[in-house]
Amino acid sequence: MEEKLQILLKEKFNKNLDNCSKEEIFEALLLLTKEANGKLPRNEGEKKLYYISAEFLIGKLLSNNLINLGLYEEAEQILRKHGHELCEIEELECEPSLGNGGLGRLAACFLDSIATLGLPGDGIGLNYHFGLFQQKFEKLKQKELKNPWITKESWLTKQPECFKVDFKDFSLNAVLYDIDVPGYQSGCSRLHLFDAETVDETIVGEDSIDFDKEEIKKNITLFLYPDDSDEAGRKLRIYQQYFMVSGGAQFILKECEDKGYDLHKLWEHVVIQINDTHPSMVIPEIIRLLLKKGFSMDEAVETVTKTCAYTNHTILAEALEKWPIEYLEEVVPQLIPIIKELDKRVRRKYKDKSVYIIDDEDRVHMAHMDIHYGFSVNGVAALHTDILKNQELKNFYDIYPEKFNNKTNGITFRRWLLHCNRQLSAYIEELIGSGFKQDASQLEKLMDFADNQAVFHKLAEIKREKKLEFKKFLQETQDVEINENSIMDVQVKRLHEYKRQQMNALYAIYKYLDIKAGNKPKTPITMIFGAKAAPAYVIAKDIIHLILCLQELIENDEEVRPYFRVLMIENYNVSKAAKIIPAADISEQISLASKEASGTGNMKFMLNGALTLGTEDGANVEIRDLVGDENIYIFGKKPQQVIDLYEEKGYCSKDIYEEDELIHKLVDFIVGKEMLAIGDEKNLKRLHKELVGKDWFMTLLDTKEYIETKEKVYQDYENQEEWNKKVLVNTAKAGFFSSDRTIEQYNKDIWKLK
Ligand code: H2P
Repeated sequence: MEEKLQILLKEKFNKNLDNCSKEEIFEALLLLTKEANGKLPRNEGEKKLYYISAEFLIGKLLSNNLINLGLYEEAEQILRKHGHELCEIEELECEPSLGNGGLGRLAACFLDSIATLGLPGDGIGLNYHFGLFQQKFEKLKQKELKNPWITKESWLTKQPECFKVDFKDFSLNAVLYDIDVPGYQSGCSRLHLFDAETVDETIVGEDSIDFDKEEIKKNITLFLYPDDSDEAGRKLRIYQQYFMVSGGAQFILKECEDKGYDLHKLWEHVVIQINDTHPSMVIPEIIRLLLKKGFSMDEAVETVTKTCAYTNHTILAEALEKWPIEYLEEVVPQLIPIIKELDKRVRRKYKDKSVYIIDDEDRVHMAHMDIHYGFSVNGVAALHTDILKNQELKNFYDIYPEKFNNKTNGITFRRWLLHCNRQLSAYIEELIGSGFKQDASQLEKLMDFADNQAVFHKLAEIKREKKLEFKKFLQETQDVEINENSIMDVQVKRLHEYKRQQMNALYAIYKYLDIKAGNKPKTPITMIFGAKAAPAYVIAKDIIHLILCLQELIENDEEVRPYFRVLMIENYNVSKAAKIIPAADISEQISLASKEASGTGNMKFMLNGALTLGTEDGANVEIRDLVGDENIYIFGKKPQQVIDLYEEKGYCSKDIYEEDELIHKLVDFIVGKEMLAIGDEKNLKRLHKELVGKDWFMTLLDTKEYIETKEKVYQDYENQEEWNKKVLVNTAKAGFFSSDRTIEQYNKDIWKLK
């Protein structure tokens, strides 16, 4: 490898490992890794999976590729010999901006596991130039900037193929850019990203993310989730989705035809996993293409139904897309007769209006189309799938019980242990051997050490080391200095009211006031937040403002600051997650029960030895079942209680606010004189009004119990022996949440690849 690197450096820059810059080493390593990826055998078979998704939050690739190729240690040693550190080189990579949150990160973990398990499967998505916006804090508010991540030398490789995608008034060529996905000591899969050459980055200014939403040819692959608060924005999303699925469908059929497969037996060679509803138009699009190839409607419908499978990731109405038929008519009129035919077939069979594809208001329910015209519907955690079957999609479950199944999410341990926590990974290897790297269930062997003081001690030492690394990182990137001896209490995830960052902020107010009243915590506490709010989501942005105001208040308070701090990480992303999670002691998973489909952050924290403070929601329930009640902190109303409250319209935040003195005080603090002296009155008052007058995700319902439980967690932390025992159990039981297990289940039950 050393020789290779030297040759590359010589050829590209006329330099060598001793006189080149970090940037030049990065570029040489990228080329070397790309070449190694290219030499891996592609995972092939008679049947192939296509995972179509609007998001693939793949994160930086250099280190993970090196790990999977088995080259990481060697690269590290060679660089060290010449005075360089691989971990510094990896900082230079731009993080791809192709995803938003858990949905996209899941897709990325899945690709890693598919490749690792040697399954023939590829991803299909879009090559967003600016992707999800970059977050800056300005005047204690979120500001959105574009996030240009594509550099001249990158992981993307342009392919010769291109596909013509027709819209009502014009056509675009869908060009393919591929990224190789090497498996861990295995073959290779690929991520195919469609792009249009007409896209013009200059239509977006330097200082905002505004652009002309109607210039489709120029903007189609600029941003992920462009603002859809107006009609032009919503139509742009339809343009994007159709561009992705039409390119994807043509690509899939072409691969089949090239291999000489009979399209009448498409399902024997292809399975398409539809990741949430963004790619749902792939169903009518494949039908359209098959009709053009001479299929009858019956044949085309049958073929698609046996080929497509749908994953639901949320029960929130806002994410279950319903497109006005009139919008579709203006963008993709060629799909309208097909969608109408699909709806007609449903109406002929079922009288229940709630399962129609087109509703009374002429809106097309994308999920309904997926369920009727796919062969599998899965939720992403046991509780979530139960809610789908018994509540949200009950009417569909009654029709198609055999289609419904659960696939509890997972994470790739290559990134979320081997890479982000090399120290812990090495120590685990010392204790139980290296088998866990291939087979995560072997982590269970750690239970043999559940009473071993020396092991507890070492785990605590590693945690401190990771806190020190994180401290250094924060100092360099955000110019704040944290206390490595404090408890790290972390909530990092997309900002959404159902995830209830606002409840955590209310706790921060509680703690601030408590310390002001003279009750100083034994061990100092650092509360860390990281979250982006969708640009048009007003209340989410107000919550960020509140957290930043609290941060400002406490940072300037000499009395409180030594004991308690609130810090918000700017532009939270995958690379930052990999730094924060190994340093965390407490994992905040406090969504309103029944609303978080699964969560995957919870799994990453657990694996890295943070204890969960959470509600009975999503995969938290499965974590609890694995570790036992004594190794997790669960609080709050149960899912069914919450569901009942919604059904009976039985929740009134105002009542709680009026009746509970403490809650009243905490909520009013938001608009009290301290906050108003720092923040923006308009934002703070709006948030206060929302909490008291509406509180759709029932923050105040659980606040009291949350405070009590969190106090207990901090108290328990003082007994380090007991605490570290819990830490050990959490890591030991995390094996179930390997995405290798998840993918094995998808394959066994849905994909059936060889
Ligand atoms: C969503 C769900 C999570 C789930 C994830 C992957 C949409 O992610 O809300 O509960 O774990 O999909 O299935 P997120 O909220 O992080 O964007």
